[in-house]
Amino acid sequence: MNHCLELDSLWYGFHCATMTNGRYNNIYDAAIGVKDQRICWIGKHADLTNYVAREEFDLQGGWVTPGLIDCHTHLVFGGNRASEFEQRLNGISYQQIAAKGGGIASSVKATREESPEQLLISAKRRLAALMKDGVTTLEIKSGYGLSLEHELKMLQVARSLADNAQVEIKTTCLAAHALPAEYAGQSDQYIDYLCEQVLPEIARLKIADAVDAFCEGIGFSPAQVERYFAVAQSLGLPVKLHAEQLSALGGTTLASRYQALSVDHLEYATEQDVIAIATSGTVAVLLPGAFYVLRETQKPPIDLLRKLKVPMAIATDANPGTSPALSLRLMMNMACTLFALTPEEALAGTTYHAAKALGLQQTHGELSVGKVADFVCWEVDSPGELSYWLGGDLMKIRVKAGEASNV
Ligand code: DI6
Ligand code: FE
Repeated sequence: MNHCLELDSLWYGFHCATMTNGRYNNIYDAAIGVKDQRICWIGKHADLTNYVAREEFDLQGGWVTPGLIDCHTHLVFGGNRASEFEQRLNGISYQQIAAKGGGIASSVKATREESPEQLLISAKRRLAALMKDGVTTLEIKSGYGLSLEHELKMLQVARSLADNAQVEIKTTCLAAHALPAEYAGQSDQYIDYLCEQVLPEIARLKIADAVDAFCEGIGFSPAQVERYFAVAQSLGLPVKLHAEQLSALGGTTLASRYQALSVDHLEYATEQDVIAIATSGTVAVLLPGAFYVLRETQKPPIDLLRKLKVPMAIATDANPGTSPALSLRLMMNMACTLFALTPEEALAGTTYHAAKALGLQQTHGELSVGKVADFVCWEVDSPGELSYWLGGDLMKIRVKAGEASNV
């Protein structure tokens, strides 16, 4: 006699794109059994015979996918930069605005001025929008504080957003995002400060899950990033990098030497950069929202990334300057339309590969036995529809760690 399966809940009445190994791997007329917040059975409903379940849910149609993972956001910030959006449309470039003290610096000023409670209110609203569109896990970066006090404030707000919210949050310290005004002309001294004071304290408080930097002409040089990465690594913190967004500086290749979890943007990445990340197992995070807002014309080297089997994730880069994006599904559409990803690659980019970009590949990003029971049932006729619609309200039900939540 077969062992009787004991389930906390059983979900059925849908088709399922499991996204195992980053492919659709569809199961028609599927069922998912959940025990202790994990998937303990998945397959064709008709094949599940010997079980008891405390609760059963008939979803009555639609497609189930893994919960979406937004692996690159700057969701916590003060104010917004709609006025700079207008300036850019009047012909002033992002770099020119940054050079005049606008850009990231203006968000730093606003973020420093706001209390944790104020920051929490606006970030909660943005988080709710992401969750309504199927996000069950996301990453949030600091980087608008640029001092120990204000970076900690941002990271604490980011962590507290997960409280009772049926969402999981990974935090990243992006203290090397821009040079704060008080260090003008002294970028090496600012990196010293980050290495000697900020990173050790962040590590001691265990308030960040990873460390990130902006390697760019308007950010930090590869040599500066390398000093900062070396300290992060010595403190046991994994690294990620904003690299090759506006110019080719070799940040991607540098990041690969530190086994970065991900390198993000990559519009100007060279062949050498792509070869480097193909060997280090680093995920390429594509951010079509920033590409679109900046009206960039240089595309990331998609064909080469594909050819060398570099995992490609897609994220919102939700931030007040270059990507005020609050729908991860819209980013999937843009990755298809602007970068020519297939809808299957786009869905893998917000599930399977996005999990890897956060170091969560053992537990998240696909629907298989042992993974956390994070999934979404969508009102669609095929999983490709998730990348097809621009906006819309497609989510029927969202399940986080086995618990349903209609956000
Ligand atoms: N790259 C980006 O796209 C954002 N940060 C970064 O390093 C932009 C952040 C901002 O403009 O506020
Ligand atoms: Fe970013």
